[in-house]
Amino acid sequence: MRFDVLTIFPGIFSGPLEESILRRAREAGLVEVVVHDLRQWAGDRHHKVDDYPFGGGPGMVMKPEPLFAAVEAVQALAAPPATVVLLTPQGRRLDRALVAELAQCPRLLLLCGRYEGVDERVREHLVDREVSVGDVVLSGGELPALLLIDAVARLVPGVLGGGEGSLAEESFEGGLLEYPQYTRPAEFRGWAVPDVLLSGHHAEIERWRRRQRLLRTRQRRADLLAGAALSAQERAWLDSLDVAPERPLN
Ligand code: 9D3
Repeated sequence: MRFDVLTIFPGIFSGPLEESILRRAREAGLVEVVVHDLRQWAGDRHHKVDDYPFGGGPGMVMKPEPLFAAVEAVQALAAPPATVVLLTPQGRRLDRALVAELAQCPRLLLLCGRYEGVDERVREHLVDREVSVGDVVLSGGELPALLLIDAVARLVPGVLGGGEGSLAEESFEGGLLEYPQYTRPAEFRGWAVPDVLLSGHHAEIERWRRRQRLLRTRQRRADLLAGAALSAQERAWLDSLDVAPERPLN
């Protein structure tokens, strides 16, 4: 899968792309990420990519000409044509379903907004999809683009190795939060690991973990239970519990 990124801050991408899973995916040729400096396509001597908003108001707006020139040039660098994604606070909120859709595209061209936004003609005539990463105000689309690349790359076959991809996604696909995990030592500062995990009774351990997932999901993310794969028995068990559903998270 190929990602092209258009940004006025290409340096933001170098660290994250050169570590860990993304680095290995790129070295293995499973994922290609090409970051382009949008200013290359700014026509004037000062490489200006923004301008004042017509009608007045605060802040600056990204000019259409560099974005159109850049997208047209980058589209011509490879085939097939990329799906053009604008990272913007006004976009569809990224979630697992959207990541899965985007992972079906052989190429994505990510436009990172800066300033107050982009000229509306970019959205209307250049962009295929608009994506947000949630209701927080960030300084631009660069960190959202990295987040999207990381999440989508994990779904590219081979990136997680050994069927791990499908497995890891499956376990979240169950729609439940994970069970609590422990490692050595069995006692740390007086806090003991639950006995069942040291018992060697695998069936009991599996039962304990399943219950922990159910309890934890109800306590922290009751909204997920609606879409979770639960047996009638499990639903009845959860309903029978006298546990405060959903407490505020720290
Ligand atoms: C809230 C009014 N605005 C700024 C004072 C609008 C605004 C414009 C541009 C807010 C943030 C930004 C820069 N952010 C992004 O480009 C962005 C973003 C985000 O801020 N939050 C979540 N997802 C995304 S994707 C791109």
